[in-house]
Amino acid sequence: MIPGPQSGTEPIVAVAIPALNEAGKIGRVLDKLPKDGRFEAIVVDDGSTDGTGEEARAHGAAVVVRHAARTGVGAAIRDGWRVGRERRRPFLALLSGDDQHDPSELVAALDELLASGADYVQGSRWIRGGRVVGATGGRGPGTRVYSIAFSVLAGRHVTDATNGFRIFRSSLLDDPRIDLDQSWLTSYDLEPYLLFKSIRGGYRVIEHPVTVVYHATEGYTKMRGLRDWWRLFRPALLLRTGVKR
Ligand SMILES: Nc1nc2c(ncn2[C@@H]2O[C@H](COP(=O)(O)OP(=O)(O)O)[C@@H](O)[C@H]2O)c(=O)[nH]1
Ligand SMILES: [Mg+2]
Repeated sequence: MIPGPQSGTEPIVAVAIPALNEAGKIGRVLDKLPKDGRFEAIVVDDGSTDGTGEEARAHGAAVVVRHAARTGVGAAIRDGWRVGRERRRPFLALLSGDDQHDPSELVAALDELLASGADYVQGSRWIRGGRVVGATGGRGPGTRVYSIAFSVLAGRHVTDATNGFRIFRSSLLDDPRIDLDQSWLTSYDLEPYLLFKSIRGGYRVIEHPVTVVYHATEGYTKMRGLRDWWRLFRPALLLRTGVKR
């Protein structure tokens, strides 16, 4: 018998996981990555000083990209997805490296993406089946208000536009209208940029319920002050008004 194509056994989703000083957490994230053979983790260790990269390797990351110095979460995600495309994975995904998402939920999200024929599945804690665990300290309402503003600007209702959890077809990044390699997208701007562009570009974007965990004692964000909130907010505004592309 002629052996079947090797590609049948290769992962189809490259999951980018940005991580800045997430030792103690990144291993937990990777341990929960689905073991059905469809997913591989690309961890981007952004100049961590706490052994994050070593922990990622020890817990089975397919690739660990190491930046000598901190470049920002957007730049890290971009690098992770670049590696996924180089590895010819037909789907790209994103998970936070600080154990706020549940990687096992990738399975149902991918199944829904495949069954529906959509191009992009965006995680939402605010639709039926979605969950928030732990006290958000004002962040819960903040994400809802943000999502309303985002929806108005995007012209489509999205319930959880700041949620990092997503899976999409790699081919989206071949679209010349979607350009992640811009210098203003190195921080928290990149994630809303891609969601906004996917919607406005006419791609089929669906939402899928996911869990978001707020750790009481470990910290859950590296966002600092109004400047980082503005970075989250500005892509929709700047793109809608034509200031950026
Ligand atoms: N590579 C990299 N990752 C970062 C940076 N800032 C945050 N992260 C990671 O990106 C993920 C989400 O960041 P976080 O600050 O928790 O965002 P939030 O949960 O949306 O407020 C976490 O895994 C962080 O370790 C950064 O400058 N570089
Ligand atoms: Mg976080």
